[in-house]
Amino acid sequence: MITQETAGALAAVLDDAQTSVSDTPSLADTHTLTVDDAYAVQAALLARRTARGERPTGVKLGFTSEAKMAQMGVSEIIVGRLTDAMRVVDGAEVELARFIHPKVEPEVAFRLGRDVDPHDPDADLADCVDAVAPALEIIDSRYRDFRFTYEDVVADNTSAAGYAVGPWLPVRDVSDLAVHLTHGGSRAEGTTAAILGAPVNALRALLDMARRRDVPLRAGDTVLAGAATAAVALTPGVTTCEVAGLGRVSVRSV
Ligand code: 0L1
Ligand code: MG
Repeated sequence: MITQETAGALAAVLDDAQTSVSDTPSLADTHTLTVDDAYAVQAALLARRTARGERPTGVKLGFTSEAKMAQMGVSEIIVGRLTDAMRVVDGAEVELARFIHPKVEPEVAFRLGRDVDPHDPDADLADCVDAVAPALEIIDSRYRDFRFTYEDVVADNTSAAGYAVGPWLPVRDVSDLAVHLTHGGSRAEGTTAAILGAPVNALRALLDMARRRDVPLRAGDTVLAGAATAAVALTPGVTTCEVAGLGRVSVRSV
């Protein structure tokens, strides 16, 4: 296990890359990190953000599609942390100059209606959800040329960079809903079934991760369940995610 000092130093490298909008080489070039080490770096990264006034607003899951797991050669999802500095109001402008090489993906968001103790053996995260919404996630790996290992991406807070959530709706079944991602003239189609078979499975997987990784789950938190299509490059223009029966959410990149 790396020391707290090393975790802090690696978090500083990633944080500086994000704040200066300049990429950085894979940590694996210089360090051999375990997955536990990588989550320690991620925790140190969140501590830097909160120390400068950012407020945690929830969590995101990544690698929730079989295609992406196969691409990375892994069988475990990853969990990252969201803060208010990443939040983009539905329909609002987002400045591309904030990012290194951003991509966007269509997702489903859940809102937690109460605090959850992940160590409660009877906890059922789906029972604690009080609303669902369509969402867009902006990912922006801090690594040069997107060259990263599984441990790298965990350390880099799972590439979390921004998110927008559409109007919250009362809880409903969101399994296998058609999803459309439109950006400029292009359109990608997917289904919420791409998210671990159904987004509710992402909640089960999150509870397990929260137990093992000490991720707090609090009332009001947003949970981004994972992508329904492959990510596309975020370039100037309007990007919209529409989920059948849930509505739409958009951002305008400038
Ligand atoms: O699926 C996710 O949100 C994780 C993205 C991390 C990998 C990437 O930057 O492509
Ligand atoms: Mg995502």
